[in-house]
Amino acid sequence: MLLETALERTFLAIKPDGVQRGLVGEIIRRFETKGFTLVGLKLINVSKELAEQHYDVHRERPFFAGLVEFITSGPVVAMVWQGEGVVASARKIIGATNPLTSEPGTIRGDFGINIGRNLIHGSDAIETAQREIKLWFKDEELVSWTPHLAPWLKE
Ligand code: DAT
Ligand code: MG
Repeated sequence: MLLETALERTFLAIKPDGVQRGLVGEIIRRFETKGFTLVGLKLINVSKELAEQHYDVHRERPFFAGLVEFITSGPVVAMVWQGEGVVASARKIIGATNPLTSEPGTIRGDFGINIGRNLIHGSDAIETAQREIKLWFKDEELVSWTPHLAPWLKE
């Protein structure tokens, strides 16, 4: 039971605005201190092909072209985080899509003001996370490990 729930994983990406504004450490810290486990991490320039596949569900939306242009405009920090309930919890830590209405205390609520510059992507469901992790990471780029502080986070 413990093992099964702990295997939940989500895909997070610090977008070019987060990297350019020097918020990489601050953003990673929030998931790290919450108690989730980092199992994948890389800084990459996103290709147009990857961007279009990642945002495929938004292909017909008027903002699609701008979204692809933005995510390919500078380095992105791609990450996989693991832990019980990590998909939904990470979405809460990230905050609502439009930073103007995101709650203070969330990443978008604390650092953003515009929907087109909302700093970070997070998978919206477990199935989406599985698709996105496969899209962004090779199996061998993911590291399975047990943090020594596990007994201090969970009874
Ligand atoms: P989220 O990133 O919170 O999952 P989403 O999946 O609905 O939000 O949209 C993906 C990204 O597209 C979002 O982070 C910012 C951009 N976006 C969404 N709605 C938009 C809009 N109405 N105008 C401009 N950009 C938008
Ligand atoms: Mg989304």
